[in-house]
Amino acid sequence: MKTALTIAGSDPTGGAGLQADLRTFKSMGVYGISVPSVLTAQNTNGVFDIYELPPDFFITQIDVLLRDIHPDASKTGMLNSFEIVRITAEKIGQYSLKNIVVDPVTSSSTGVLLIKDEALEAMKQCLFPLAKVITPNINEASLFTGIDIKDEQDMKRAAARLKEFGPETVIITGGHLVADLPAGRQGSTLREEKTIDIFFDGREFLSLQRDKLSGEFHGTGCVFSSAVTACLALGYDVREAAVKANEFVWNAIKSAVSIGKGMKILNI
Ligand code: PXL
Repeated sequence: MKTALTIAGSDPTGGAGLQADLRTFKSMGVYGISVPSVLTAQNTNGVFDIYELPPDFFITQIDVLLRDIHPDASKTGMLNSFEIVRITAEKIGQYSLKNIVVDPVTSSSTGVLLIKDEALEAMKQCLFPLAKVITPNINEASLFTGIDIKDEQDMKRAAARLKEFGPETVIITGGHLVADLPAGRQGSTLREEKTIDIFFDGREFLSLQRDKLSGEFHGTGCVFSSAVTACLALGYDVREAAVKANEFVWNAIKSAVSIGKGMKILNI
């Protein structure tokens, strides 16, 4: 059986973080292994507290696991401090991990900051160059490039800029597109809302569009990046992985479930 590793934060709801990654891996037929990088106290209403693990124990978890198992693909999620980013980059090299997906998580769905300033530059300089794919959402792509993203063209510009930081491929998720359709029979203009992911591998741009689904959903970024990771573990190329992950997330949002009092959780 193919295996995939996630190094990510713990989200007790299972909607995001390493628990969502493991659910996604399982759903795609890949065996998931995991190392928590940080713990959060949260429910479907939001993140209430963050507990950092001692770096030595983070190292021990990785060493013990990777001396035993060599994953077919690996992803990183919430890595909130400089030290945790630095150690992750070092271990990727030490264990020759391949098919690396970096989800540069910076904030929760409710807007709580999940990364310290000190870690941002380290992520860009130490982790992006090791990645087969990075999967920032619109906000993260803006933060890392300084580009104010308002439309598809801006997304493409940001993807090209992010590519310069060294990853093989960039996928920016969660863009919005509003298209005015020709007037209907009553003469009123119809507005069609789309969500859009932009894929860029240095040669071609791919624009993956879907109808926008209304509602507040938790963990879409985690599920997308872990679906890409699972596809890479299964042997798909990055382009196929992007297309499959885009479809997987859209279906999971369409059938999202309300398990608590707050945001919906993707059904995977
Ligand atoms: O969705 C980003 C994210 C990633 N990782 C953890 C999280 C969240 C959002 O809340 O809690 C652990």
